[in-house]
Amino acid sequence: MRVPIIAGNWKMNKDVQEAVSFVNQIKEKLPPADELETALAAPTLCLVPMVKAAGDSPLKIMAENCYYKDKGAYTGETSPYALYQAGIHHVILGHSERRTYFGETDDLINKKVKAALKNGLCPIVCCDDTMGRRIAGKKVHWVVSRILADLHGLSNDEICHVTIAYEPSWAIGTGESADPAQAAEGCYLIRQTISDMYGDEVANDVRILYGGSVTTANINALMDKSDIDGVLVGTASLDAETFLRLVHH
Ligand code: G2H
Repeated sequence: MRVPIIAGNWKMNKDVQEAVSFVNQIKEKLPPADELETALAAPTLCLVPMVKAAGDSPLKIMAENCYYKDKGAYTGETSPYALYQAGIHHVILGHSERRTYFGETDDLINKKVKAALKNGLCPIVCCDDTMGRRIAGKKVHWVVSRILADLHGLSNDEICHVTIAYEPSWAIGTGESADPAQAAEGCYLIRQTISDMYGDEVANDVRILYGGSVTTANINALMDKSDIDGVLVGTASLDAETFLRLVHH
């Protein structure tokens, strides 16, 4: 049984004080983690104070990125080893903003996924899709090629610790969500690809999220789709009351 996930992605928003105050507002109002997982990805500076604030509540605190080396001369990077030691056990990798603004390639993301897993972190690997490709009728190849490249070389044991987020580029931060059928189709294609790579049993265990302009208005229709195991929410996760409404949709 795949436990659904509601995950916020704050991106480069909130300072430490705002982040801790947010956690304190929501931490006692969350469902048990075996019913529905709740997570927040936050800027690096906020992570350790958020872990402390979350205490033994079900809330998981996630990094938004990490590097693929554990330590060394890599100025400005964040070590997956150090994240794990600090109590951060989840990380988003390959978000389209990392690919677009910071030039991250599938090869780099694949290295990061492997390093995260080696250090005990569970990655949420983001897989984008573009309107142009959809219009050209190539959406299958686009999504499938991302999955094949980003997850290349992972063992069956490793893939079970990976969550995938399907995020159509036109829906990210635009207010224009994919409609639930489109979102479910993308998630279905990803599951089929995982099945081709690892077999049906593994594909049935891997959780696949939808991300892109999720709001309190569209979350029910998205979560009703059997191939959508949860959502990765940017803008609508920034307000504590709204985040709680998403959790208790
Ligand atoms: C997509 C999403 C979070 P938003 O980036 O991953 O952001 O909900 O603002 O579209």
